[in-house]
Amino acid sequence: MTTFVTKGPVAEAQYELFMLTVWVTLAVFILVGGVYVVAIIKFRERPNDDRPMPKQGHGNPLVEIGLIGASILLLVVIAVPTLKAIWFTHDTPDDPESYMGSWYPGEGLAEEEAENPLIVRVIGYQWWWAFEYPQLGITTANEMVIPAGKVVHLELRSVDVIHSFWLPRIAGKVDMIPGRANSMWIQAGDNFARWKEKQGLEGDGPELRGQYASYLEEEIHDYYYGQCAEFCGDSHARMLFRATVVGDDEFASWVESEKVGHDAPDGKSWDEWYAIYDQDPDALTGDLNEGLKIFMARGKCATCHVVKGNPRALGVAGPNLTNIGSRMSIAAGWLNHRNEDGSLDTEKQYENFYKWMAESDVVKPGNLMWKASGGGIGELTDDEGQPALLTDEEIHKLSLYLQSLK
Ligand code: HEC
Ligand SMILES: [Cu+2]
Repeated sequence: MTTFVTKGPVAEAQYELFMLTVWVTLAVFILVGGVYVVAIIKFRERPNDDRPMPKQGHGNPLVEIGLIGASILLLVVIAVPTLKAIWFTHDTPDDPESYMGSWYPGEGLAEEEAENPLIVRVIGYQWWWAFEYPQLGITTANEMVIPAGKVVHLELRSVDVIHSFWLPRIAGKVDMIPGRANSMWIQAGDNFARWKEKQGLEGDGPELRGQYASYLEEEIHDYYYGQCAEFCGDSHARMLFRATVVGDDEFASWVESEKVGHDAPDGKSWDEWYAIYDQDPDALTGDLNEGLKIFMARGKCATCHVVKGNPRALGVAGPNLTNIGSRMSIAAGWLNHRNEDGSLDTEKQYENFYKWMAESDVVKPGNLMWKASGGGIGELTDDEGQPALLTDEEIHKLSLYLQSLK
């Protein structure tokens, strides 16, 4: 997380404005501080000092008007680019190369979206993020995926308290306020035209396009860290998120896998699986089946979580768990299982799932999975209504089941 290494026009504009302000204020600081230090040294009282009182400048109109004029000038020097940057970062640019119709290789895009950029609706919850892609009909949580080099329009909302979206290397920050629709745009990396301009190149053609593609691949495709930037309660500091920036084709295949979701274990269709589950659940054996059964009943997981495909996992009080097994972190970025080289550390992943279910109250104090009013998993009961947290065996099976969701 740094604002000094910028990847994309929004962060760049913000960085430039920041540096301008730093230089102006640094100059003021050195000037004022310098005069102050000179005055202290030159006019300090010395032993046996019989110099007369120095001439007083108080009330000198030239000095006063001069200083007022200088302040105004400096404010203008800062204000003009500030206003420019505010407009620039506020209005989602109309960039034909970012129109969904011109780059999105996937299927099922409505015709009227062809001239719109990709829209992601970011919704803040205590203490996690939902990312909806209304044009594509998918929802994910805590790890957004966006295409490199394309303008993406973000709609920012909150369901509870004020949060703030901050993805330092790409853009920041805009508050997410309950009852109010804020928006911003982001772009990971430059578009073709801006890249050419920076490189001092002109024209078009396969060779130039190839160079541009490798710029995106080498410098922009990456795993970016984000963070909620507005104090929002107990686990605010543990409300992180990730943005994976990928190429167009990879984006489309990710969308596809989110749309399709998952089959039941053993390659069964959900109809088949539920037919057995409703009649004779004991006939469903093996770790994944057992894990799924706990997910559906004893653990109450499905009352709060969606797993795409599964027609009875429809809860929306918690993050969407579709493809959770392919994500590099859980608990809003707080528990990580990504190796340095970008691959998935499956052992660590298992540990993280386990830890999250065994003691999510310790991992993220106050979180609403452990203790939601009316039934988080810290309040699970047995058939007699006595408190009965998940056993080690149950957590083990659930972890294996969650790992299989990829
Ligand atoms: C009362 C609703 C509720 C129930 C029941 C519930 N969860 Fe959750 N779950 C949540 C919430 C809310 C979060 C987000 C917590 C946070 O990060 O602050 C969450 C987060 C998670 C995550 C991390 C998701 C991510 O995107 O990082 C996993 C995995 C998970 N739950 C699995 C389960 C399992 C397995 C069960 C059943 C044993 C379960 N949950 C039961 C509400 C619930
Ligand atoms: Cu927050």
